[in-house]
Amino acid sequence: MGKVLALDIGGTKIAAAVVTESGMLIGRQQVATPRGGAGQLALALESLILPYRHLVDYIAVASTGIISGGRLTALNPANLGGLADFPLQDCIQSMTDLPCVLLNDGQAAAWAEYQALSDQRDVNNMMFVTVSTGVGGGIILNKKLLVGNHGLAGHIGHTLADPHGPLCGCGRRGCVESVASGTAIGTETLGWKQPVAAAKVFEMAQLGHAQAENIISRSATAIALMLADMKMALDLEVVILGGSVGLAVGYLERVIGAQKMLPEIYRVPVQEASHRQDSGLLGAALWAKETLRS
Ligand code: ADP
Ligand code: BMX
Ligand code: ZN
Repeated sequence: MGKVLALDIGGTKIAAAVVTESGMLIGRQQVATPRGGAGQLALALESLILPYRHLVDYIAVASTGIISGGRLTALNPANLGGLADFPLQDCIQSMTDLPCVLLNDGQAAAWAEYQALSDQRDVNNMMFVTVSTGVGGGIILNKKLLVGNHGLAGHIGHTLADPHGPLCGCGRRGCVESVASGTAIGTETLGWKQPVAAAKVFEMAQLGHAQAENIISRSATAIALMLADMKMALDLEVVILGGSVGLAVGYLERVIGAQKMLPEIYRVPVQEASHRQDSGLLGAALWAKETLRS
């Protein structure tokens, strides 16, 4: 199948790398996700695609948003600076006529992490969760990735954490994303004298700042409760955690700590993504390879 240019479009950053046939990443780059609408997003994609389009055989994209019919439709447009709808496939095909395969970012990361896991042991049902700009996910059921007829499968950030919680950008109150995401963690500090972003909240919590610790614990508890619900629905055997918040020092331990408050049957083993920040890139590449082969 040859070389693939993989892109991972998140609410905060867009990563790109050439993925070789053996799964090695070459020339990884990253730019901030623009928040100025469709034109700016197209320019950012162009800056990552044009230098590589003659060096690869196809393009694979993992992207935040509902990915269906070649379009990106935001469930939470606030995560993309208000951008609600974007013709992702057409935009890329205006730069190159290479074959191009699109997938949601959580679904893509789930696929890569499932391959890594099933190299070691037999797993049927697994879920990947990214705690990042939003909260996303991907579900493997009976060894198959669930995409859904409308691309919606795995959008676990928009299950309910707290009916009286903050309004979510999707229009509903109290989604897991509105309580647990990196954005939500930053938003919680808006009442502080000096509001800070999620990374700083983690630093402060490590230094014993009680309010910072509460914010992070609340996020980790919302994730643990959502995992319990998903285990009951799907008989999950393992959960993989990713995203900059999910991979932040001490976050996994806090999720496991919150699980310990629940009866045993509601607990599912959780571990960090083995591909760290690259699960989305690798998963998109693997998915595209299979899609184009069949
Ligand atoms: P994306 O959503 O584009 O995939 P990330 O996985 O990096 O990107 O998630 C971005 C979110 O993670 C932002 O809300 C940001 O504030 C937060 N974040 C970034 N770095 C850290 C860190 N070191 N610790 C905790 N949170 C972080
Ligand atoms: C949101 C939603 C999901 C996405 C998840 C994680 C949008 C734009 N995105 O729930 O499709 O998978 O965020 O995305 O509605 P990330 O940007 O945090 O990586
Ligand atoms: Zn929501």
